[in-house]
Amino acid sequence: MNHLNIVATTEGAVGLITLNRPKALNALNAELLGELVTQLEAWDRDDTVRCIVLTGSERAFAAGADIKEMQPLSYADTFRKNLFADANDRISAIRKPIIAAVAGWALGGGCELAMLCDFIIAADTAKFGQPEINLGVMPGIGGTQRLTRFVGKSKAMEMCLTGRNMDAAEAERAGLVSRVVPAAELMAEAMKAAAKIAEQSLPIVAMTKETVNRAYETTLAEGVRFERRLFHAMFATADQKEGMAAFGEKRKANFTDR
Ligand code: DAK
Repeated sequence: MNHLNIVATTEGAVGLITLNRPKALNALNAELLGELVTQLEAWDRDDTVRCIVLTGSERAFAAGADIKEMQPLSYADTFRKNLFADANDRISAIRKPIIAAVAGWALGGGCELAMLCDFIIAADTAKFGQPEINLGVMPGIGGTQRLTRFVGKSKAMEMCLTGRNMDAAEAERAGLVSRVVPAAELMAEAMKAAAKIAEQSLPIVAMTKETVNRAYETTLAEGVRFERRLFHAMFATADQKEGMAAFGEKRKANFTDR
């Protein structure tokens, strides 16, 4: 696929998408978001890719939605385009795991894009924020909802109302990122985590992702019931038989995605 704003490569069974609008600090314009969603959906259908890493540059994961593109829009424009609904919904619907590898700025839509991924590994240079209030708007790609679920009301409210950024250490303490690594090791660590996921059974990985995500959408009792049903269903797969047999035989499991 020929993209102008992202670079898509594969390393083994891991797909790597690098946001590539360096002059605008990877600001998310419509063209970039279109390419990103198209590539993610293509890899979701292509089982030679089993896990995806999304990253930006050393300076910026993404500095937000493209302010210059949004500035002239009217209320009617944003409403009729249903601005950002498409990106939010289509990225949320990707069934393979997506790891965000974040260095530098992850602001506004950049922070929201990282939160749309399944987990975030941050470089010690990462800075997260929702500064939209300074522009006379608020987060519009799920930030008020997802940030609040990640870090709790108090911190999310402060960040959305004041525009204050969090550094990587604070983001780790608050539970926004799974871990922080030295910037020089970010890509190696993210690719290593992705390769580990890529070794697992595709259907079991997809069911696990769907089940963890269910925790955000339902009550505890319903979530636990959903988990139990899918856990039981896993015993109908060849990969459960293989995984447990391999443990007993002290060898590595050879999953067949069945
Ligand atoms: N959009 C467009 N261009 C951007 C950009 C952005 N978000 N961020 C940076 N750039 C551009 C700059 O304009 C500059 O371009 P030139 O002037 O060289 O042409 C270039 O990238 C380099 O930026 P700086 O010169 O500013 O670099 P610094 O290192 O000095 O500063 C910075 C880095 C990240 C602190 C700064 O660039 C900055 O504050 N950027 C804006 C961050 C921001 O405000 N992000 C949130 C954007 S709004 C919705 C409602 C709202 C939204 C969405 C939907 N609905 C109701 C549906 C809002 C979403 C957002 O994300």
